[in-house]
Parts: sequence; structure tokens; C-alpha cells
Amino acid sequence: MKVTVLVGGVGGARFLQGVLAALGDDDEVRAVVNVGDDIWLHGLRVCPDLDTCMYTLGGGIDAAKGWGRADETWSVKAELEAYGADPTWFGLGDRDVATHLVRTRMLRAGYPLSQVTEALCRRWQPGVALIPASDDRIETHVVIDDPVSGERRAVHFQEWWVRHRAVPRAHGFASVGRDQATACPAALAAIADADLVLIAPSNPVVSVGRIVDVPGLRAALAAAPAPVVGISPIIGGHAVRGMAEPCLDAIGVEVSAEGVGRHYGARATGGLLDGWLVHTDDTADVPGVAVRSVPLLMSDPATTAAMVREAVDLVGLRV
Ligand code: GDP
Ligand code: FO1
Ligand code: CA
Repeated sequence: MKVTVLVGGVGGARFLQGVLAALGDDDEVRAVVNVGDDIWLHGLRVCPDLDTCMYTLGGGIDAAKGWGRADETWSVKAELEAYGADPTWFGLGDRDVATHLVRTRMLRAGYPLSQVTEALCRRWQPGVALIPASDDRIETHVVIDDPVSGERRAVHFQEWWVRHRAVPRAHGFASVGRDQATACPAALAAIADADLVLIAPSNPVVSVGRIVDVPGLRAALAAAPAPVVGISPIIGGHAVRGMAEPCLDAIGVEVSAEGVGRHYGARATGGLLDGWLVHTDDTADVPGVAVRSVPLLMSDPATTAAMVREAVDLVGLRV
């Protein structure tokens, strides 16, 4: 079976571990990964969601943080701070910097991000093909009222997320560069030839929302012969971790499994979903979408694999 999964970072990577645990060796897993978090820092291109997936599945992640490398040291960061080289609020570890040096060198040589990612994955062997949603630069920016000056302005997602911890109310999100961008051909192909498409329980706004905002992505999902099943990232009216709640508030979507399911909508009426998994104690009425309540806490790959099997069964497939 060919399975294609739309993912962000931490939640997406954990979900992918479950997909791998649920499937067999003759199955093929491709992940279409959000690139909206990506940022130029100190002349290096940093791709947080691609790296979190690559490091997590490759065994090199700092599991406690969910991002960056295990056994990290911070000499470069300390030196940058000593120079007063802004920004200092985004921590680049020494091992992580090596990834960004290799990526930046290849990008500068003209390789598309998808080929750069393939090259980096030759070392990490994640077991999943990690495909950026786009080879073009599309950055998520957030409209906030500046905490100091009070003036309304757009900041890069990372500044809102890391420097301001998503505290300033987000008035909206923009995908900067989107209108000049196209979807990565490999991402479109992975959706078109899939037997099953899964939408990971990633952040519905700044992960899934950014992926489907890439020109051509929604149309590819609508035209996909495969069924599309989503997994709710909201359990009991709350995000399991991270800051999905302020993101959903910003776009006026109710913070519930039903709210997100309806926000994604039914494929039959121009939305994304054929099926929607919600947590055991949650219910959701999503018109045109088959809904099932199953345990959705990704406590370990085997538990996550169980929800993946439920998703497969919900749309009448067999692993
Ligand atoms: P990020 O890009 O690093 O923020 O990670 P993602 O966007 O891929 O995933 C973040 C989302 O994962 C958050 O909105 C969480 O609600 C969700 N999440 C984290 N752990 C779990 C879990 O165990 N179960 C479910 N259903 N969602 C989870
Ligand atoms: N998140 C933080 O909260 N603080 C950081 O200093 C930080 C550094 C960082 C470096 C590389 C990288 O790939 C991710 C990093 N993140 C950091 C996580 C990053 O903000 C992610 O985009 C978010 O976790 C949402 O996906
Ligand atoms: Ca992310």
C-alpha cells in the first residue's frame, strides 16, 4: 500500500512513527511536509518541520524538546551572542548548524529543496520519503500588535512562536511567497498515486493549513483517487501540546475535534476529508465525513499504529 501523509513537525513526526509501525515492509510511506516555518538565519536556511521529521525518524532528535539534535552543544550560539548577532532568540545548536550548512550550500548550488532533503536523508534513513510541500520559499508570517510599540505588523512565524511564545494575539496568518510558488511535483505525485492519504494530527493552521494553501495542493487532494482521513489534534477541547489554540482562535475556528473537522470539511463539498478520527471521549458531527472515536494519544509508536489501523479500516482498506 502507498500511504501519503501531510505533516508539520513534532506531532507529524510522532504520527509518522505510528504509520511505519502499522505498515509492512512492502508498504511505502511518503510525507508531504510543511515548509512555512522555514527561515533564513545568519545566512543559513533552517527548515524546522523537515528537520524535526528527519531527526525524529532518523534517531537524532532531542526528544525532550521535539526539535534540534540530541547531545547538542551551543558554542556557535554563544559566539553569535558574543557578537550581538541578531536574532539571538532562536537557538541553533552546533550539530544542527551542520545540517543547515549542507542544506544552504546545496540550495546555493541550485538544487531544489526536495533534492537537498533527499541528500540529507541519505544519512538519516528516516524510512519515509520526506517531501517539502513546495520547493519554493513560502514563509508563514503572523499579524500581531507589537508587544512594545503596539503597532500592528507582520512578523515571521518563528518570531511569534519562539521569541513571543505565541502570546501576542495573532490577527491572521499569511503565506509570504505563496503567489509565486508551486507545489513540489513529488508532493503532487505522492498524493495522486496514493492508496490512502492521511492528515496527521498536526497544527491545523500553521502546519496543515499552510500545506493545503500551497497552490495546487488542494486541487491534488480533491482529485486524489485515494480516500483522505484526518486525525484530530484536539482532544477534549484542547490541543495536546503546542499552541494550536491561539492559532485556531486567530482564524475563528472552534477549538474542538468537531470544529477542526468542519474547518477541514468534506471532500464531497470541496473540503479535505473522507474520514475523521476523534479521541475516545469526543464526538464530532462533520457533514459528509465518516467519523470514528478512538484513542488518539500518541504515547508510543505501537499506540499510534493502532489509530493508523483505525483510519485504514474507517475507509474500508486493509493494511
Ligand atoms: P509542530 O510543527 O512542531 O508544531 O508540530 P505539528 O504541527 O506536526 O503538531 C503539533 C500538533 O500535534 C499540536 O497541535 C498537538 O495538538 C498535536 N499533538 C501532539 N501530540 C499529540 C497526540 O498525542 N495526539 C494527538 N491527537 N495530537 C497530538
Ligand atoms: N523552538 C523554540 O521554542 N526555541 C528555539 O530556540 C528553537 C530553535 C530551533 C532550531 C532549529 C529547529 O529546526 C527548530 C527550532 N525550534 C525552536 C522549533 C521551531 O520553532 C518549530 O518551528 C516549532 O516547534 C513549530 O514547528
Ligand atoms: Ca511546525
